[in-house]
Amino acid sequence: MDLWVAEFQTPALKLSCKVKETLRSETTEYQELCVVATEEYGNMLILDGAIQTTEIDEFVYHEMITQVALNSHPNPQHVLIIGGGDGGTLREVIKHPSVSKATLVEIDDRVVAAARDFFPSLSCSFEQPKAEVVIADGIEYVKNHRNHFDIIVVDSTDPVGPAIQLFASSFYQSVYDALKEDGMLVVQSESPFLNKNVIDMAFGGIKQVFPLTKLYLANVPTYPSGLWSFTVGSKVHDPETIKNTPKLDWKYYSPEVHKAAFALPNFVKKIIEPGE
Ligand code: AG3
Repeated sequence: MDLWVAEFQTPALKLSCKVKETLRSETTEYQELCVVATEEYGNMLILDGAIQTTEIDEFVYHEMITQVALNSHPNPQHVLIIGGGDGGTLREVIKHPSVSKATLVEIDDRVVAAARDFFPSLSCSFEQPKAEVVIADGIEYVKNHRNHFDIIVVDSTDPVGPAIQLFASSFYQSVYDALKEDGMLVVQSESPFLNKNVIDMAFGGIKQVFPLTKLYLANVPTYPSGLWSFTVGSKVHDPETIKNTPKLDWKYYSPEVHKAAFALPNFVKKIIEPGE
C-alpha cells in the first residue's frame, strides 16, 4: 500500500510526499511531532502539520539563515539561536571560525530528541565544544539578557499558536536589547507568494525597532511555494556588505549567492515598500 504525507500549505494547496516509513508520531507538551522517511527528501520533520526540515534540502535554509549575518558582521563571537531544535542552524553557526559560543534555546525537548534519533547530520552540532543547548522559552531567555549577543537567529515555526509571539514588535525590542551595540537579528519570514501578511508582520515589526532592515530570498523546495524569505534587523552593519568570508564547504551559500539573495523581484519589493 502507498503511504503519503501531505502539508496543506494553504486550505487549497498541498505538497504530498511518498512515505517509506513513519519513524515517530507523538503529541508533545507543545505540538504534534512527526518524523517520516520519505522517498524524495529523506527523513522529514513535521510539526503541527508543517514541514520543518528534510535531510535533502535542509542545507539551503540552514546556510542561508546563518551565513548572511555571520559574514556581514565583522567579528561574530557569541550567537543565540531561538528555536531550531533540530540543530541545523546550530551546526552552521558553530562552523564559523570567529564564533566562540553558540547558544540554542528550544522550548520543546522532544524536537531535540527527534533530531538526535533521526537527523544525525543536524544533531551532530549538539555535542560540539562551542555549542550550548538550553531547553527554555526563548522569549523569557532573551528578556533576561542585555547587551550580550553579536547575532540572534530566530529559527521559528510558522506564526501560529505560541510562536506568534516571536513575530511581535515587543519581542523584537527584547532582541534589540539583548544584542550588543553592533548586533544583528535574522528571522525566517516565510513565503512572499503565500504569506505576505507574515512578511508584513516580521519586516514591519523589525523596522520599527532596528535602524537597518533588509529582506533576502532563497529557494527551499519543501516550504510553501518554494521561495522563502529571511529578514535581517541590524544596529550598524549592512547585511548586504560582506566583511569576512571563511573558506567553508557550503552547498548553497557563497559570496555571490549572498549578494544575489538581496536582489528582490518587483512583487517582493512591493510587499516591503508598499508606498513606493
Ligand atoms: N523553521 C521554519 C519552517 C517553516 C516552514 N513552514 C511550513 N512548512 N509551513 C524550520 C526549522 C528548521 N531548523
